[in-house]
Amino acid sequence: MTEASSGAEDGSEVQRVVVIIPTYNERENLPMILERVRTSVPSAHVLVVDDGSPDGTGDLADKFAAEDERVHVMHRAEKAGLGAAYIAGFEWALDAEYDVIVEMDADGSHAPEQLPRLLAATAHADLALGSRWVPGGKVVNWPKSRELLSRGGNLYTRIALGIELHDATGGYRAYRRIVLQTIDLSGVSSQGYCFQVDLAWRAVQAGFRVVEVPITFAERERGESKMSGNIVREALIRVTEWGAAHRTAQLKALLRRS
Ligand SMILES: Nc1nc2c(ncn2[C@@H]2O[C@H](COP(=O)(O)OP(=O)(O)O)[C@@H](O)[C@H]2O)c(=O)[nH]1
Ligand SMILES: [Mg+2]
Repeated sequence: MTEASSGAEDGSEVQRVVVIIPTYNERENLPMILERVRTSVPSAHVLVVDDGSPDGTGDLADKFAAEDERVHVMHRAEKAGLGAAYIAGFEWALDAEYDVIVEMDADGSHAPEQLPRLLAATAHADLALGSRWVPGGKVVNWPKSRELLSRGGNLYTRIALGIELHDATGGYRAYRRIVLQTIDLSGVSSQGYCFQVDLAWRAVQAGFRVVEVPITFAERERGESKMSGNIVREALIRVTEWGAAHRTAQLKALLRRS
C-alpha cells in the first residue's frame, strides 16, 4: 500500500495521516524522531515545518525528504512561533487532503510509540488530546517547576473556561480534518501553550467530541527548550479574557431568558 493510512480496527476505513513537526534548531533530534515515527506508524506522512533554523535543521529535513516520499518539508523565513508554524502546516495538510492531522514536538517529548493509541481514539472522537494529567498519564524528568506550571495552568484553564479537559495546554494531539476545516484558522493568533488551549477551546465550542488519551511526556535530552516567560504570560492573559467573555455571554443569555 502506498497511501499513508491508519486503518480503523477492522481495516474497513483507510485514513491518511500526517504528523506535523514544528522545528527550530532541532538538528540533533530530527533523525531520531523521524525514525521513531516511521517505525511506529509506517504509513504516516510527516510534515516538518522549519522556521529557518540557524543550525541547519531545514536542510537536514530536505535530505530525509529526498529519500522518503512520506517526508515533506515546509520552510518558513524566520522564527515566528509555534502557533504560526502549526497554522501554516494545518493549511498545507487540509489542501493535501489528509484525514487525520497530528501535532508532535521534535524533541522526543511526545513518544511516537504512543501515536497508534492517539490515532485509535480518533475513530470515535474528533480531537484526541494526549494528556499528562489524566489517570495513566505521566511526565518523566521534568523539573518540579515545569510540572507545577503545567498543572497550575491546566487547573486555571479548566476553571476559567469551565471545560472538563485536564491537559488543554499539551501539544501532542490528533485532529480529524473536519475540526480544522471548521475552525477559522486565520483568526487564531495565539502562540505557545495558549495556541493549544485556543484550538481545544474552539473545538469544544464548535461542539466537537474531544477526548483525552493518557501519554507519558518525557523532557527533551538534546537541544534547548524555546519556552519563555512571554509564552506563559500570553496564555494567562488570553485564557482569562476568553473565560470572562464566555461568562459574560452566558450571563447575557440567562438574563434574556428571564
Ligand atoms: N517552526 C517553529 N517551531 C518551534 C518554534 N518554537 C518552538 N518550536 C518547536 O516546537 C516544539 C516544542 O518546543 P519546545 O522548545 O520543546 O517547548 P517546550 O517543550 O515547552 O519546552 C519543538 O519541536 C520546537 O522545535 C517556532 O517559533 N517555530
Ligand atoms: Mg519540548
